[in-house]
Amino acid sequence: MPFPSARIALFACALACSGGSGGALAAVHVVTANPDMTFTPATLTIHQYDIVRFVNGGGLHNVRADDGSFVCALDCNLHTAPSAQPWQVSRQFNRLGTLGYYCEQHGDTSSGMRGTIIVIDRVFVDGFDSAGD
Ligand SMILES: [Cu+2]
Repeated sequence: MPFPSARIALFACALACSGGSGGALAAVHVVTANPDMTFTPATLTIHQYDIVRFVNGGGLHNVRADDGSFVCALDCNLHTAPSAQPWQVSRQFNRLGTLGYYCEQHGDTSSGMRGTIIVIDRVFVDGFDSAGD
């Protein structure tokens, strides 16, 4: 019989290491618009309902989704044009899939200052417990 206590430890981790609370808390990820006209990270994979905080790290920038679902700079409502102020905006991503975005000052839907956010289902963190999704 091989090490039954090791099996118990693995089982305990399977419960405790999965988050336990159901993983309802959205994680916050930061994407920085850089002075050199790039976004970092350029490609970001998040879980559904996570939040991305776009931060202007220097330069004249904004963020616009390829599909037009958001345009933000100082805010995502009235002050969406590229701005050199140290703005920060947060967006929650509820839709699964891959969404490209760009800075209207330095990019477009196919080139230049662009980034990609990949939204994957929470089932990949919560395991089989995806009730409510
Ligand atoms: Cu820019």
